[in-house]
Amino acid sequence: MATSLKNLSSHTGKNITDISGKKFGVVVAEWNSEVTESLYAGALDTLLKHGAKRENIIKKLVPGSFELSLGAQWMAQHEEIDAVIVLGCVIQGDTRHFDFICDAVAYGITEVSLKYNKPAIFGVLTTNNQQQALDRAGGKHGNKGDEAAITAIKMLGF
Ligand code: DLZ
Repeated sequence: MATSLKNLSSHTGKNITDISGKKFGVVVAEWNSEVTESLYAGALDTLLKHGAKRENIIKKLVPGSFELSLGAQWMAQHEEIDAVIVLGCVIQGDTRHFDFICDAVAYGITEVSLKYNKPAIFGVLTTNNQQQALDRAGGKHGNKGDEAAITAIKMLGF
């Protein structure tokens, strides 16, 4: 089921309607860029739709998903950044590369979030093939970039 702001108050105990003063750092992996740029488009659209100002959404590219953790740290260490979103797409191959990258980024993003006491949202698709990824990046299963943005907004209202 797609995430929405409808249940915000039941998750957080308060309604967040004004994110116009909040600053978002969005880190996007260049690997599988057709997918990750669609995730970014979804996240951007959702943040703007909910009232974020365009100038308060800062996008940075990193080469691959493995680099998302450091990119997130570089964003989070800036005091004015309220929430970080990382967007990536890791596609299963014939080797164990997939597992190492997925584990590393999940761990890294958690660390950044706890170290800087800020939401760091995991918007990384981990799929068996490119079609599964495209289906979740504006295709038949929605856009996980939207969901990552909604999650960031929800966490800011906690
Ligand atoms: C090397 C690699 C491979 C095989 N697959 C992906 C992938 O599916 N998605 C992704 O975001 N990045 C991939 N990478 C690149 C790594 O994330 C990383 O950039 C390199 O290992 C250099 O640290």
